[in-house]
Amino acid sequence: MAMLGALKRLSWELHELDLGHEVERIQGPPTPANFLREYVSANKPCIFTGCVESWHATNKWSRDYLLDKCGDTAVTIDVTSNGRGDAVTIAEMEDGNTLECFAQPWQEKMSFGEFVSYLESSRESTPPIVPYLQKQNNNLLEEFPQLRGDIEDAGPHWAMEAFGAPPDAVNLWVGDERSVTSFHKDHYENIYVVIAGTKTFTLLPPSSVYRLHLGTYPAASYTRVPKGDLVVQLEEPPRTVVWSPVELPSSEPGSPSAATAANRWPLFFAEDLPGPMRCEVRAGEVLYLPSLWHHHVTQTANDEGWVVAVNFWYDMKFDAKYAYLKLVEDLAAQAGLGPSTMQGCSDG
Ligand SMILES: O=C(O)CCC(=O)C(=O)O
Repeated sequence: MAMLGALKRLSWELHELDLGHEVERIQGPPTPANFLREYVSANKPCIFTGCVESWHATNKWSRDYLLDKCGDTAVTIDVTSNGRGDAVTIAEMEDGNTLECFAQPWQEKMSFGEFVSYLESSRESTPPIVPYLQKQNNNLLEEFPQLRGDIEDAGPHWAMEAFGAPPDAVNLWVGDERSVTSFHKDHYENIYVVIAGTKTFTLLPPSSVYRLHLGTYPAASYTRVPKGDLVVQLEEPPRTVVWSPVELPSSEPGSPSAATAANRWPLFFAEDLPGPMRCEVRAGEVLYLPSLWHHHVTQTANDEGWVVAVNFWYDMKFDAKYAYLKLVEDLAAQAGLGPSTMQGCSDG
C-alpha cells in the first residue's frame, strides 16, 4: 500500500505545515484583505467571534419573536425517522427486508408555526419522526423575506467584500439535537452563523477524502404512506450515489459505539493520522467553512429547545486547489480507497 503511505504523509504534512490541529478562533471581524489572504486563499477554516452582534437575528430571534413574525409563513420541512436526511442508512424496506442505501428525506409543506409545534410534539412520537427545516435553496430570502432586515442579507460585509459578489444562497436552518448532517462537501465557500444553540462541526480537509470510506449506494427516499408512517423506497428508475457511511460515535440512539466505529471505518479513526478537526460554533459565532472541506454536523439545542442558524454560500474558484483535489481523488481510487469515478462524490 505505497499509495496509502503517500496519502498519509500528505495528511501529516498539511496539518504540520499549514492547518495545525484545531480550528482557530479569532476575536472580532477580520479585514476583507486579511480574511482573503489568511483563510480563503489558504482554504483554511476559522471561527470569528463578536462580528454579528449588531444583527437583530442574534438579539431578537426568540421563539416568540419568530412565531410572531413568521407563524403563517409557508415552509418546506425535511422529515426522516432517524434525523439523518441525505445519509447512508440501513433502512427497513416495505417488504420487511433491510437495505443499506442513500436515503433522502421526505418533504412536507406547512406553516412555520406548525413546524415549531411539530418539532416539539415529534419528540414523543412512535415510530420516531424527526423534522428539520433545512431547505438549502436560498430559503431565508425566498421563504422568509420578512427576516431580511434582521441579518446582513449578503452576509457579513467583510466576507462579501472578500468574495467580491453577493452569495448564491442564504439558508435558514432550524432543528434540534436529533438531526445530524452526514459527511459531505460543497462546491461553495460557506459562512455559517449560529444564532441559537450550538453546532459541532467535524472537519476533514479535501485531501483527506481517502479517509471517508466512500461507497456506492442505491438512492432511496423517505415517503409517507397513506396510513401515515414513513417508509424508505428505492428510487425508480434506479440510481446510485457515492457517499461516506462514516458516523461518529455518540450515546444518541442509533449511533455506533467508539469501538464499532473504529472497526468499521479504520482510516477515519486511524491513530497514525491527524484527528479530524472538531469545533463547536456557539450562538453569535461565525464559522468560515472553506469550499470542498468534508463536514459532519451535530447540534445541541438551547433552552428554547432548538438550534437556529443562517448560512451564506458564495461561489468558489475552480483553481489549482480543485485540480490537486481531483488528483488526490484519482490516486485514492487507484489505491482502492474509493469508487473509481470520484467526480461529484459526497457533494451536498
Ligand atoms: O447545519 C447543518 O446541519 C449542516 C450544515 C451544512 O452542511 C452546510 O452548511 O453545508
